[in-house]
Amino acid sequence: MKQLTSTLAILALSTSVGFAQMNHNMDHSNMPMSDEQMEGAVHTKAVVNSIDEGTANVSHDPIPEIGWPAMTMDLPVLDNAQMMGDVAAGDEVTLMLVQGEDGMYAIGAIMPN
Ligand SMILES: [Cu+2]
Repeated sequence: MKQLTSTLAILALSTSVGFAQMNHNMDHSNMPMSDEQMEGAVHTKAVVNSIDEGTANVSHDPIPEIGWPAMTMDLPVLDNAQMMGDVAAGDEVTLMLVQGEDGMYAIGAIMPN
């Protein structure tokens, strides 16, 4: 019984770590965000439905770190957001969201998958 319990604990742990550190190979080294923003950054996979100056409409996966379910929504794009390649409507991407001064999440980086 003890062995079963610890196996379950390890399973639960590895699952939550998998969520918290979503696998992505984004280069964070040249990002202009503050340390505070980078520490609070979250990542999710998404489809870009539309994108233009300052706003993107995306359908993103759940983001358990901040309690967001999967949604289709408009998100602001930071002025200094990092576009890591050409991004066009219909693309599957990894989004990095950071909190602006108002505490609202905005897109800090978009990386095509
Ligand atoms: Cu990233």
